[in-house]
Amino acid sequence: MITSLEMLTPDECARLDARIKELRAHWIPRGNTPRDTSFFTLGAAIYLDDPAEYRGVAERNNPLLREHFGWLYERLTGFLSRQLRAPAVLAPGLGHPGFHIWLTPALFTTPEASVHFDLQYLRAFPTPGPGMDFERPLSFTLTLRLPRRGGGLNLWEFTFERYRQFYERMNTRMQPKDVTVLLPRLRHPYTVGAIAMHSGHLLHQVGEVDQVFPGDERITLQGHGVQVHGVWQLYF
Ligand SMILES: O=C(O)CCC(=O)C(=O)O
Repeated sequence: MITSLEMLTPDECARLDARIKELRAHWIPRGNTPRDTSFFTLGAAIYLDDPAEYRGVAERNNPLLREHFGWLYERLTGFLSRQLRAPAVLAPGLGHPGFHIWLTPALFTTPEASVHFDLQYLRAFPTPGPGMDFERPLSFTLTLRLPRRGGGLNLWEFTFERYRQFYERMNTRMQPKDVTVLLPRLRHPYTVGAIAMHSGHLLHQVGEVDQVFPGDERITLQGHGVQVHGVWQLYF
């Protein structure tokens, strides 16, 4: 299940968009293909950074994020605490929730983005201890800017738990993408200012747009959470 709730006003999103643009020198390019050179993060991202370097990247970028987006983190932690009925904090030592930035050339016009489950908690918390709840993780995407033709998340009614069972049963090499031929692709549309929340254990993919216009961009705040002793630890 995926839940979307309004969190920011369009004005606040525009302010954030402008600030993100002012910080362009700090955007981290992700990947090497022409498409990827227009795809960035602002902040460390555990699924993209080399695991040996992630904590260093986080340490260098977190102060900048806190300086410019402190009010956003306060809103976010307060909002998630209320919605999830448990305290939510920025996870110590991990990258703060950060920004995904797709400039025009990087926008997907076909459903070819990675089809995946969000399992990055396995990297974030490599030595699971007592009180860590990996069964009910959290992924969230707060939309700040969308292409003219909109945007959203593609998803399939197929959970990681089911994938694991299927994988064991089939006993063959398989990728999450392979199961997409069995099920209809669903679409969860995003709206600017709304935060979409799900477990990350539902098969999903960054959604494409059918047409891209000059100047189109897709900018989101992306983060994940794990409950540790009843407190949501948020990171990217
Ligand atoms: O940007 C989105 O719509 C979702 C991003 C995503 O799937 C992820 O970061 O795991």
